[in-house]
Amino acid sequence: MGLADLYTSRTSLYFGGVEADPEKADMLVAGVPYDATSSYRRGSRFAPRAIREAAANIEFYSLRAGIDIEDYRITDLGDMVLPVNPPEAVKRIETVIAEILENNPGKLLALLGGEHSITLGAYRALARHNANPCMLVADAHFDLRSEYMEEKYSHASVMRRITEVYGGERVFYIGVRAFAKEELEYARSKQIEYITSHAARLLGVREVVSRVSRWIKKAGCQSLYVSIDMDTYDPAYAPGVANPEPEGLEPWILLDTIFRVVVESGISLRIVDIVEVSPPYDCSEITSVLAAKTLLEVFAAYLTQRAKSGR
Ligand SMILES: [Mn+2]
Repeated sequence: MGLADLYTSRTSLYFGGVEADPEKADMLVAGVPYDATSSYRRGSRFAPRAIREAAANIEFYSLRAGIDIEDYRITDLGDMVLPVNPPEAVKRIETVIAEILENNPGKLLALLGGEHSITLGAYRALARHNANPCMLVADAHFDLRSEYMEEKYSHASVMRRITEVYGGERVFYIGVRAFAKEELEYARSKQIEYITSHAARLLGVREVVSRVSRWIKKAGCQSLYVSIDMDTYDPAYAPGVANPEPEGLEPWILLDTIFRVVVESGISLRIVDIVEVSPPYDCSEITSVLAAKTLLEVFAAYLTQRAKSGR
């Protein structure tokens, strides 16, 4: 029994209803129910279950890919058991994910957050295995504050912790529109690339895809981590998030972009996380359903690229 077994508890509800043997799985799912640094609308600790429940009630056919994801195997590893203390939680997440990646080379791991701070542990785990993982972040916010409410491991500082160690050139944002001046100055000083939600609408999918693809080449990325903060979407599509922000992305802009970037670039997609869904503030499960759908389309991109490359 490894640490990953010790620090995860089996769930009574599996994403996609499938509990395949991890060795035979095409994709892995793990819940990270952590929201201790949430500053506004807490409750993302309840999101893994809400997203699984949504997934159990929507169709798995992807029009983008022309495949039925039900034909593939998803192993749901359950939820991580995490301490409250933020640096300890990040450390635990890193330890568990490092072991999952080690035991499942080449497979896509999907993380159901939780707040955005969980991404730091997951990114560190991937960086242990891969010399140059790049990170595509869909978010309304930069999360580049040096600290927030006296906490360096806050959801509002997660990308600061990542970029100050691993560099800004390996990060690309889509959908940003809400930040402090200090964050914008830091982003510029670190050569962090971004497309605001306003720019994405004007540019259209084709141009957004070509800019992201150019960045992947320029940054010399060997693998890709896609981090999706649900507040990147407009609150009309994703009302149940911790920090809603008007004028966000429409779902198809983001999903088309991810699909085309992953399939066309051929880059190895290792981790996708979906964070900041806050079920107590969701209405009619709109946000959980979109989170589940978003993950399915990322799976579709991964499977299409895998079939194309013969991996
Ligand atoms: Mn965020």
